[in-house]
Formats: sequence, structure tokens, C-alpha cells
Amino acid sequence: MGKNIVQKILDAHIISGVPGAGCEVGIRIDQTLTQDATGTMAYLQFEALGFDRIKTELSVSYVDHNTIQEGFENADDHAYLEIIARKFGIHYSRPGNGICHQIHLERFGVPGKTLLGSDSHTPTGGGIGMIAIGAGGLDVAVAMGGGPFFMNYPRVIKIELTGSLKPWVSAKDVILKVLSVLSTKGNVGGIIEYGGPGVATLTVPERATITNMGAELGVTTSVFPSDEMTRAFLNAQGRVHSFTPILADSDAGYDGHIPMDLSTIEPLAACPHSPDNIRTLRELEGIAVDQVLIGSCTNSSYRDIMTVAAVLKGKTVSSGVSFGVACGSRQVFEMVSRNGALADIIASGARILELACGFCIGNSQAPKTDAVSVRTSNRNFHGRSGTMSAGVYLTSPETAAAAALNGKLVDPRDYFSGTSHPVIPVPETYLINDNMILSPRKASGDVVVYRGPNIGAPPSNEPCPEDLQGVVTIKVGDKITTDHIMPAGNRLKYRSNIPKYAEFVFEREDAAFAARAARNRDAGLHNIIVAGESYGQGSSREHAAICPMFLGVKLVVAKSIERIHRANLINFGIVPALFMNPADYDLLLRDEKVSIEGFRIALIEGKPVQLVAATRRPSLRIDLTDREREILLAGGLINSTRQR
Ligand code: MIC
Ligand code: SF4
Repeated sequence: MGKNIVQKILDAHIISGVPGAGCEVGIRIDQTLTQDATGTMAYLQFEALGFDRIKTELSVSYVDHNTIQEGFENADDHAYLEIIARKFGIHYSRPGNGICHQIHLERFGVPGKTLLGSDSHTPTGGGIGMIAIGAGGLDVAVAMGGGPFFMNYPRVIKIELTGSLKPWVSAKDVILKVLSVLSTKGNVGGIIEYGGPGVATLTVPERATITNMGAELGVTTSVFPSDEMTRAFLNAQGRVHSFTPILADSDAGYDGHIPMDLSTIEPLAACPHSPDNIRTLRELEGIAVDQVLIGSCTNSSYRDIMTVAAVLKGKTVSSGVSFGVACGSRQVFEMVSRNGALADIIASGARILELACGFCIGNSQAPKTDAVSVRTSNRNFHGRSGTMSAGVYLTSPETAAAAALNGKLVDPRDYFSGTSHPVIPVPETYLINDNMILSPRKASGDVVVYRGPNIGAPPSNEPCPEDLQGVVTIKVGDKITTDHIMPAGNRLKYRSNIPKYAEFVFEREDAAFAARAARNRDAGLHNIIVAGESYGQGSSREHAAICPMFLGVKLVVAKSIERIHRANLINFGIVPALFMNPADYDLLLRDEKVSIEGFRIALIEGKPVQLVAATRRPSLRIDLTDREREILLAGGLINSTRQR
């Protein structure tokens, strides 16, 4: 039998293990990317692991998340990142250059290569035919040092696209449709491969919108073929030499098959507070809107911004709507500035925002109390916007622009009826100006590294204890995201100061958690987190594991745990366990004393354990590979690497 695209790329990169769904394989990583909010810790770990230069084909450090610079902390991180890049031979994209995923697609992505990024939306690179995976910063540090990335060989689900999109429907609606079918739960261990005749109707930036938000499905990544559209994009980026065709063999096998006719997709929105809470715009019509924000790594390409400019031209944003636009990269910003489209956006009343994550990560543009906010980004988790009472609707740029002009949610087909959908031809050449990317030709180890006072060493952990003597320090429900565990927004500036950042663990769930956990830790008790389904959804931020580790958390017991977060827990020596019987979740109570005799031995022997609580003993599964077991016994990856 022939191979699908995922098999073609992965199999060419396997260093250890045997391909077979669910088996752990180690793959060679060709490229890495980091962003400042996860990158600072990743490079501190790269240093702690003792590497002296990168061993990848290309590693890029972007500064796009913490650009608010309220206080000295963010700027200190930027200075550290710039010097560290020079020291180790890493490309450095300076603040102001734009959002990592958009720039990587434009300037560095290469079909058929593997990309590991310390950001969960790294799968954006799947739009150009890469196997692009999000991971914790420590895994990226190891990959930069030439180590393999370990993952379960995936189940590959094919989404067979036919037809073409109707006017006023766009790529965002495609991924919202996929989310309505697959939801955010239960897709761990899968990769989505797009195929079928509909693929040829989508440009690379449109494909990248789809693979970007594929992260919300919880799959390992998503990938499109590399075809004539890919060649045209690379050619327009002055990089046609990077093009290789990658198509699935006609007799390739898949583990699942979902047909999707593009011509039947309608304008959709993800309603508060989950990216899979999908409704059609016609169902939502009439809801008054307070804020509209266009941008983020999902929808800020040249095509998106030009479309928005065309529909805003000559019109004014509705009163009562705060409207902001952020281009994804300086390439886009400079192009729309030079061709006049930006002037149309400005004239409509838009607030022009910095080329950065900004509102998407909740560090600016928090909406008003009880606001309805319409955004083109990819996550609408409760509280992520910075306003706890706000509800965020995720839509396409077309739908967002219609809401901004109308002051209410409306189907863009109705609002713009009688007007034709702007046609934005793919530019023959994009404007290429890489002067904000510092490209060291080789590592220059002798530079003096700058470390501001907020930058501390990565914290260490002790080996796994013989017995667990602890307490259920918090009990949380289903779909707890890493935003719930470790808020970003106005807390972001503490990313390189773990003792300080740890004060905010579960801040929005239970503000007293951190103090309670620290008291337990200091009294010699182990902290335990009890959770429902899909614990740790969302971002790749390893701080959602490092900070609980710092507070003495040793065990997470959940109904299910998401991929990147599970890997991060293991990397920092926190044991991820699952209830054998999910109904046992109901029996455990917060503040209950619990213990596991022979915890360490059970890990070594790979046996289920019993959590001894006051009146019951739920059985827990701790499924680990030998590699994961070694890491947990040592108390985390840094310890186990040093031991080796
Ligand atoms: C996100 O979109 O949640 C982030 C902020 O980009 C995170 C990374 C981080 O927390 O720094 C992600 O997606 O991994
Ligand atoms: Fe930045 Fe938002 Fe994209 Fe995360 S999802 S990388 S915060 S733009």
C-alpha cells in the first residue's frame, strides 16, 4: 500500500521506534521556532543542558508575545533572547517584525521538513506541507541540541475536500466546520491530512488558517499537500528553491475519512467559551457587539487584511464598537501601507494595533464588562480576553468586518448582499525585506549574555518520592485549559521568574490555591490536582507544569489529559494519572488527605496504583513508555539528562 503525506514525512525522519499507530517514535527535527513568552525559559534550559550551539538546520527565535513592556521585565527578556541567539547561532526576529507563525510560513517554512515550536499553533506550518508540531520549551531545547522529539506515531484522519467556497465564506469557516464535527475533545494522538480536489482551490495562507486552528482539535498537527499552490506561494516569497511536491499516494491508507464539500459551508462562529461551540451566523444574527478585533496568527495574512480593507473602504465602524486591526507580519503591514489599503482601514475608524499577539493573549484590548467581542483569533476560553464577564465569538475576517460596520452579529452574505466578495489575487511577488531578522552565520560562543533581574535559573525538582503522602489541593472540572492553570495576559511578564509566576497558578479558578499549595509543600505534603476531561487543553506553555512543580505538585489525576500538557507534566516530574473508572472523579473531595504506598515502585513496575482516600480507593492508570518512566523517576527531564 502507498503512503499518505504524514507517513511520507514522518517515516523519513524517524530515528528510533517503529511506525505503528500509538507506538512511541523519536523523530529528527529540521527546524525549531520559539517565541519570547516560552522561549526565554527554553533557552535557559538549553543553557542548563550544556549545549554550546544549535544542531538543527534552522532555529528561529521570535519576539511577538510580550511586547507591551509594562515594566522592565519584557524588555530584559528581549535583550537576553537577542544575545542568546547570537551566542548559539539562532535567527532572531526582532520585536515589531510580527507573529512567529505568520513569519515562519512566509520566510522559512519548507515542505517536507519537520518543525517543532514552543507554541501550540506551530501547526500553521502544515499549510505549506510541513509536519509542524507544538511542544513545551524543554522539548524544543532538546531538539535544538540535536535530540529527537518523541511522539506517538499518529492515527491519520483524512479530510477530503471537494467543491469550492461560496462568496463571503472563507478558510476560517472551514476549520470552524471541522471543529463542529470533531470538537476539541477526544482527538489526541491524531493528525489531520487534507486532500481531495477542493485543496487546489485554497491558497497557502488560507490553508495555514485551517492548520493553525487545527490546534484547537487537540490533534498533534494538520497538514496539506505541497502542490502548485505551494510552489506559487514560495515563488512569490522568492523561495521557489525550497519547493518540493508532496502528495499522498493514490492507494494510501487512512485511519478515518471525513468528506467535506466546501460549497456547503456557511459563515460560522465559535461562541463563548469554547472553540467548538459552533453556530451559524444566521442563528446568531442580531446580537449586539461591543468590540471587533482582526488579527492573530489565524487571520492576519495579506489576503485577510486586504479583504477587510476592501469591505471597509468608504464606510465607518458602527458607534459603540471598539474596532482594532493588527497585521500578522511586517511584510503584510508594509504591503498594505504602500498600496493604500491601510489608509482605507484607518479611515473607517480602526485602531491600528502592534504587529504582535496582543489582544489574542489577553495582554491588551480587554473589552468592557459583559462585552460581546468578535475576534478572528483561535481561542475564546473564559477570561482569556482579560475581562471575566466578556464573551468572545471567533469568526472569519469577513464576518468580523460585517459586525464592526453593523454593530450586531450578521451573516456577511446578508450584510454585503449585492456586493461581490473582494477577490484578492495572490501577489506575484510579496514584498521581501528581512532586515528585522538577525541571521548569525555561526554561533559566537564568546558573547556576554545579558540577564535582567527578573530572569532566574530554571527550577529543579527532586526525584520521585517512594510514597505519596498528600492532599487534593484543588479539584477542577472538564476542559481546564492551560490559560486556567497558568494565566497569561497581564501576568506574562513573570514567565522567566518562576517563584513569582507560581503565585498565580489557578488564579482565576481558586485565588487561594498557590498559597495553600506552598503551605502544604513546606509542611512536607505532596499536592495533588484532580481534574475531569481534557485537562491541559490549549497552549504549549510549560509554565502550567513548571509552576505547579515549584509549588510541590506531584500528581495530576484526571479523566483525560491533552498531549502537550501531558508531555510537559512528565518533563517536570509530575505524574499524569487517569481514573480507571471515570466515575471515581465524583468521589474525591478537595482538601481530602490521600496517599499511595509504594508510589515509586509502582511506577518502576508499570502497575496501576490505588489512591487511598478516607473512605475509598480509586484505581489509577499510569501509562508510560520506558523513556517517560525514567524521566519521572529522576524528577524531570533536566535531572534525567544530567544523570545520563
Ligand atoms: C496561546 O495562544 O495560548 C499562546 C500564548 O501562544 C501559547 C504560548 C504561551 O503561552 O506562551 C500557545 O499557544 O502555546
Ligand atoms: Fe499569539 Fe494568539 Fe497565535 Fe498564540 S494564538 S501565537 S497568542 S496570536
